[in-house]
Formats: sequence, structure tokens, C-alpha cells
Amino acid sequence: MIQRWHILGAGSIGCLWACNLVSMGYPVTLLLRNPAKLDIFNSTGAITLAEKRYSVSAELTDTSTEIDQLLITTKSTDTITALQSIKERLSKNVKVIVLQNGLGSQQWVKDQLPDAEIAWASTTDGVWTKTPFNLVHAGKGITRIGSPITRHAWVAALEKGFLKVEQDDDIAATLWRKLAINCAINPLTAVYQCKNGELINNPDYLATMVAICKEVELVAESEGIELFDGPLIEQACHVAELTAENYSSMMQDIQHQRITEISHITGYLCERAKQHGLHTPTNNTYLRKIKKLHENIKTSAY
Ligand code: KPL
Repeated sequence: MIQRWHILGAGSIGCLWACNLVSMGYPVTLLLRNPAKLDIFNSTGAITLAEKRYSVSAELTDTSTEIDQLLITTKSTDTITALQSIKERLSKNVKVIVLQNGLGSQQWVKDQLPDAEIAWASTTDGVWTKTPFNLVHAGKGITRIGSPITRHAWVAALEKGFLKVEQDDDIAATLWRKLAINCAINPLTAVYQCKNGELINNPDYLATMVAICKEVELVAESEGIELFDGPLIEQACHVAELTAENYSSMMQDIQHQRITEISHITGYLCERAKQHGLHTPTNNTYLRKIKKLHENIKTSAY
């Protein structure tokens, strides 16, 4: 029997994945916290992607039906509140995929659900929401999925949709590599409110990016993580060049007065550095700067 996927976090990545799961024949339900968002969804009854409508259903998190398969795509900062709102509904051996930026929340979910079959995922797909539940898949990337412990057979079935999916036997390292790039690009673009490409054209921004990357490399080494073949700064500049005209997710969060994922990106890095007795002054400075920007922001919604 094909089991239903529930999606916690109906933002652009969650909705893109909803369409992908529908394309594979899965029934999909979006879990929404906000009745107003449910009303908006019910007025269209589907997600639109490239002019095509994908039929999914939606319900409030406080509904009582059981959840057997759960994809978590909330912002990392919303994970605790979001998971707690549906924890009672999870079946004992629920299958869970955590597809989020940053680090820290994946391990937290795993610790909370000791009997669940857990997989973690990282994506390079770029997608944005034109109007609610109407998406533009702007950058076609890869979603890597892997279990932190043993391979789960059901993950392989997820390679059959229209999104490019690969199984990853070292998903923790993949998430770390993404974190490293995010540490290099996101806080700077958010503080200076610039496009990714500006980081490589402005000598002051570039010098700061170099300092950030050196600190990140030290922490990664202490964690036993091999980052890239060359220096991190080369990879970060390469990503900034490839995405030169884009605004990073953190830049957009600040621009739209939303809480950013800094605590799970630079915050996670600085915390790990502290554990290893390493100094990360540049990363600490940008962590403080973003936290200062958060002071004027009140809410976030998953
Ligand atoms: O992942 C990103 C983001 O915006 O969050 C990129 C564009 C790669 C910058 O770190």
C-alpha cells in the first residue's frame, strides 16, 4: 500500500517536494499551523508548479489522524515548536526525513524520536513562491538523502520523481559542507543587504569571507569533516559566482523581517568551535550582528 506523506513546513521547498511526491503517486498532506493559511490553500486546493497543478490536501497540525511518513521542511529554527505540535500523531515507527539548512535540528529530531526511521537531507534546488502555493523552480539542483545510522530501503524509492535525488551514505558531511558555504555567504549578504555576487567584487567583503572560511576550516578539521578538495574560500567564491544575481536566504529573511537560521549556521559553528577550544572571532562578530538585527523582528511562521 502506498503510504501518505505529511509535510511539516509548507514553504517553497516543502511545496516543491509535495509536487515531487505527487508525481511519484504518493498522496500528500500539508500540515499547516495557521487557519488563515489553510483558507488560502483551500481556495486553490492544489500546488501549482510551472503552470501544472498538483493535487494535495492540507490540514491543521492539531488534527488527529495518524502520521506514518513525515517530511520536515520547516526552517531549522522552527523545528522544536513544529515537531511538538504533531508529535502525538506520529506512528511508532514513523519514517521521517529532515530536509533543512544548517545543523543541530537534525540530531534533535533523531533524539526525540528513538523508534522512528530517520533520514536527513540537503538540497541545492532553488525555488521561490510567486503567490501562495504557486512556485517557480528557479535552479535545478540535487537533493541528497541519507540516514545518520543505516540505509533505509524506502529512501531509494524517492529517486523516481522529477527532482534529482541521490542516496548519500555520509549525509552528515554533506550537511556540514552546505553549512560551511552558508557560513561564508549568508551572514555577509544579510548584514550588507547585497546579492551573493557582490561578495567577490568588494575587496572588504571578500577579505571578511576569507577570514570566515579559515575559521570554518579549523572547526571542520577538529570535527573530522573533510570539506572540499581545495580551500573553502575557493568553493565559496565559486558558489557566490554561480549565484551572483541571487539574494541568499538569510539576506531575504532580514529584508522581509523574518528570523534567520543563523543559530543553526554560524551559531552551530561557533558552538562547535567552543567545544574544541577554538577561536572564531569573525564568525562570532557576524553571529552577533545578525542577532542584533533579530531584535526588531517579532515572529516566524512555519
Ligand atoms: O544556500 C544558499 C542560501 O541562500 O541559503 C546559498 C545561495 C548557496 C548561499 O549560501
